[in-house]
Amino acid sequence: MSDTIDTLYFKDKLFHFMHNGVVDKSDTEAIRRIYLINMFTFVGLFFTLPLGINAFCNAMFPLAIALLLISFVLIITFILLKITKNYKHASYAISALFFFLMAYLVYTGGVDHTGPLWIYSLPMIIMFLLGFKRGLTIMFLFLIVLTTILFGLDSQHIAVEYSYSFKVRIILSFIAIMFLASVYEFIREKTYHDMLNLKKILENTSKQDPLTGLYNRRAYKENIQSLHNSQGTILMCDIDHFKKINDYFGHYIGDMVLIQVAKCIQENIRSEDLAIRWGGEEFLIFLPDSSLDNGYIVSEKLRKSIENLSIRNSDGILIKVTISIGVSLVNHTTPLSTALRHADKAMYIAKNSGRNKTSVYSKDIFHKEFIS
Ligand code: GH3
Ligand code: MG
Ligand code: MG
Repeated sequence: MSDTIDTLYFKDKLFHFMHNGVVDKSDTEAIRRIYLINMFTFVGLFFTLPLGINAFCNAMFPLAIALLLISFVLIITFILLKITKNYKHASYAISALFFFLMAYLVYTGGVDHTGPLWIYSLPMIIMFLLGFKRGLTIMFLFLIVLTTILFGLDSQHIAVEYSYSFKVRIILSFIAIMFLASVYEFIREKTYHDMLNLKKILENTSKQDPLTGLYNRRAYKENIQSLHNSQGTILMCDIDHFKKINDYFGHYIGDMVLIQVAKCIQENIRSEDLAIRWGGEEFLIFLPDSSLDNGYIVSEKLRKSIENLSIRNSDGILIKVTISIGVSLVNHTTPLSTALRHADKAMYIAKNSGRNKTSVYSKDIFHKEFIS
């Protein structure tokens, strides 16, 4: 069924109203609380403002003042949330409002002494708005206030007289609801944090190459924005005659070689550098804030470390591993895509000139390559 223009307009307005104060659209926990704050504001205003005006017109001034004060606090909370985007302050304001409203209902008795019935909504509201720890603290505070109103005030100071058994049952049933709401919120928060951790683990593993533990190409794509704005050096590394290693020693040993080479790369770079498994036996290293000269030094250090690796198969036979590296520069005149092509070309030169070499990209190499 298609929506009419009127319902679409209403949905749009409601969406904007409920999203008042949302900053981070991925923070579902904050959004959940903001929705609740806005919903309470809307529902609260819907009741308190007309009832307050009505009470005022009927000269019921204490009630009118209480209701209009609540409306005023709700409006101010809504406006402050819109301006400051601080939903925590708004949560406190709404919680305080409910806290005092419930205490007021118990104190006055409400209509036909039924006021205390409303207090059972408080634990859920407070837990939703403030979370487990703060919610529980506020609940205990309310329990003290409730006990004081019911048992601490003598008949001259309380507006209504409840029977002794009614008062005891109010307190016991309130404790039961408070306990249930706390358990519910505790489990909910724990599940939420478990899910967040799981999400983080999944995000990290989706960016990781499972064999070597280095970043994969997906991570490169996601980090590409920060790389674009950076200056630095690129090292395109390719293991020499890797196919022969596979063919001679088997695929399993080939995998072991890849793991050892990746480990060696990590040992030779800084924490701010980025190492990516680019393809089968190709690795891309990005060195931020590095000159070509520095890139060359790092590249040679890495090349020699790999040359000196002593990887043996189960028969103790030494597997000779070498890599060829092409080095190029990324800066504001050479974007990453161009620098990648340059590093590839330089690596190609390193391969053609005998392998186990570092070749630094320069325009001369580029021209030579085209001439030859
Ligand atoms: P060059 O010196 O010119 O780079 O020669 P190469 O043999 O290293 O290059 P080539 O592209 O001919 O072979 C790459 C081989 O890498 C082929 C492929 O089977 C192997 N390879 C790719 N990914 C993996 C992997 O994950 N594990 C193993 N064991 N081998 C892989
Ligand atoms: Mg290759
Ligand atoms: Mg190779």
